[in-house]
Amino acid sequence: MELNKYLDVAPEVKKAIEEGKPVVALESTIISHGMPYPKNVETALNVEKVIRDNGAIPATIAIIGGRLKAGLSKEEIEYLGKTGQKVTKVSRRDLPVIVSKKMDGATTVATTMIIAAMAGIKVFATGGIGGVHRGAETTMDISADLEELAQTPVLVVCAGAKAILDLGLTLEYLETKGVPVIGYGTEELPAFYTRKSGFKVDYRLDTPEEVAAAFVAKRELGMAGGMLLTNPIPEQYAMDYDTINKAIDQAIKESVEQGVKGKATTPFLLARVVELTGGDSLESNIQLVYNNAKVASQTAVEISKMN
Ligand code: PSU
Ligand code: MN
Repeated sequence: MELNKYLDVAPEVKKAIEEGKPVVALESTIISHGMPYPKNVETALNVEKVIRDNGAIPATIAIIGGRLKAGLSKEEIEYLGKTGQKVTKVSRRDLPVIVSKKMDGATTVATTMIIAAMAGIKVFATGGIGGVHRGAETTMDISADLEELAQTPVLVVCAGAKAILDLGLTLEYLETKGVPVIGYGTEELPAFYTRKSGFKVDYRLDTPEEVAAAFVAKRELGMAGGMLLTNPIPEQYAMDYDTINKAIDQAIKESVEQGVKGKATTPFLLARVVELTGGDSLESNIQLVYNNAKVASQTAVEISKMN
């Protein structure tokens, strides 16, 4: 396997990929910018365990000293979590300078997909993806995550998208770009903290075998790009629809008042929602990530059987 000169794949991950064993990628912006310390580190380490318990090898992805890392040590995860928002959040456009300057960076969904694909990893578990922001018709704030799903062949398992985004426009964008949006055991797009959103997914699939078959079919059709599996938060951890949406509306109002723009927008809203809901939303966030890691691992196991 000829690897990119900037890429370091951890030995355990490299061995699994070479042997066609299931591997699940994890992002690091969720650690540095998505959750507060020390819960972020605790969650990042637990999620790796969930993946192992479900028969796959975890590969947490980040950039350390300009090296693209597929598979982090416990110390590297601890460092990213402790440094928090002081670590550079690296999306597609940030990658060349961060690498050439030998900097550290936390990878978004987009960049994690890029590095996973370079390493030969097909499945990636996260919490929520970036998307089309509310008001994008004037701000043009659309996450690079959507373009990445259009062009990079990775299955992303998430709990839908947070209602900090315009979910309807996000679905329209994904449709235009030809990205299949699959509901795992549901016809309705989950909205991260809640199982309901009022929007429909493209297809409902009910088992890891079905999801694996759709993903493999896409590849065998010679079609570029990834696929989005939206997995609803387990009922017992779901939040009250009105409570969470009130907090989100308040956070958006403050972001507009304070003139928060560009790459700072999503981290600002994530942190404010946690503060406004007094930590309840953080617990939901953690539990849905574990649930996504489980489904991603089960699907990776099925894909590895089909190769
Ligand atoms: N949404 C969440 N949690 C997160 C993110 C989004 O619920 O941690 C992070 C992910 O890393 C995602 C990124 O890829 O924010 C999107 O940022 P932006 O909107 O700037 O593209
Ligand atoms: Mn943006």
